Amino acid sequence: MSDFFKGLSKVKYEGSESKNPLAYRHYNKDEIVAGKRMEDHIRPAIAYWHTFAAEGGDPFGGRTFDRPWYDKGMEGAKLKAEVAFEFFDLLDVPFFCFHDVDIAPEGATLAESNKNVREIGDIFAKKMEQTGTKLLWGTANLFSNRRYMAGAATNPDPDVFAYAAGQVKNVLELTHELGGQNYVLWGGREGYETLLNTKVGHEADQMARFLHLVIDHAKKIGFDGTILIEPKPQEPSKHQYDFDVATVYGFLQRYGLEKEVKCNIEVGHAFLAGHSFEHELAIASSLGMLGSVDANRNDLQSGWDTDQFPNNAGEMALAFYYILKQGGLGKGGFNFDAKVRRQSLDPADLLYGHIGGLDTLARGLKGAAALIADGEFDRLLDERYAGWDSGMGKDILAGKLSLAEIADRVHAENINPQPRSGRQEYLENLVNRFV
Ligand code: XLS
Ligand code: NI
Ligand code: NI
Repeated sequence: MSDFFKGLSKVKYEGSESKNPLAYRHYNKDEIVAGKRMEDHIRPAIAYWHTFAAEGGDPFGGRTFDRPWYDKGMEGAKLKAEVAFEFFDLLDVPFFCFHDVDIAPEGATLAESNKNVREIGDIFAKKMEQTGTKLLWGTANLFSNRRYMAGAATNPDPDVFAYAAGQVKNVLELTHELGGQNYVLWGGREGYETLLNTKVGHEADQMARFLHLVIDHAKKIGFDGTILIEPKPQEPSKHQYDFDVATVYGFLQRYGLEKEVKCNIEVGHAFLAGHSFEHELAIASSLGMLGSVDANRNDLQSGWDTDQFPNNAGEMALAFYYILKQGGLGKGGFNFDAKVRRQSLDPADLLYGHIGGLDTLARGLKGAAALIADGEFDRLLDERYAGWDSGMGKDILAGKLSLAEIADRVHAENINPQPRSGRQEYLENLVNRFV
């Protein structure tokens, strides 16, 4: 036991009337919602980077936090692992996620870095066995080190591509050995700062080759988790190739990979792409690409990826609507890709952030389940499209009518469509009844 969380005890569900700031008011993991335990719907995960590796820095100032594991090499990494598992237990959250560089310091060579990662991986394996905590996903950080400044897979230098491959091989294998349920690729530097030095077509081919290699290796080692791409439109680069779900789908289809990969959709990234979170989920679900979620929110005024904890239950209800409609996230879950603000210095602040986030998700889940159970919302949607279920509508969709035949029908049957209300405000009020 470390003494990092000294004086804090396990967070429990106390119900919506509770005034205890260190209790869940809505997240009640065993409560059955729409036929399943709440925890099994949400599958929440703690992000190692924001919770244990982040230092409270921003573009104008460095470290504000003071953690006993900073600047202490492998000894620090071991203490960090100790504290991390204490935190998972305190919050009673079943999953975590990590990048290689979050868990262990980088060495002078790839071999040394990978060895450090493996050493902490061994500690994880033991702790996971003891505590029952599971790995939602692992990923390699291919964006912080200066060697990746011009991209990893899309770097003009094939040596950088190769180095990245060596890093991913190590983390993918570790993820597999730890029973990880997904492997994530977020291409922070897979994009460009300026087109003046960039061959976009060439870089697309490189990125596809990299992805092919990762998928092949995953199959070779028997990894049966999902490979996830996490879209984001820009930041850190001016333009990121995995701009949004639709762009990712087009890319995958072009290279014949659309059946091999799903998306990990992050709330803040959807906003940066000029979409809503709900939009990205709706598109992904319609394409069979909705794999997992990075839960957070952006400060809507600052216009960058502020990674704050989710606090909008209405937004989450619309998200859960699509998730419940597709029968859940499968191997995916909700990773809190969120960090406490730089003035939130105390260990307890880490708890407040996650408690609020989980309560928001729980309210969203319950709202969506109630909306679906009520049935009116889905009935109205079906009714709006009912014309396509029979007669001419059905024949058109089945490809049975040519353009000329359709035109002939309009004349022969004197078809003269009458507009109907889309009832947006009615629907907004209906949804709000359940959140
Ligand atoms: C950054 C991304 C990153 C990924 C994992 O904006 O959200 O944290 O989730 O590399
Ligand atoms: Ni993310
Ligand atoms: Ni992000």
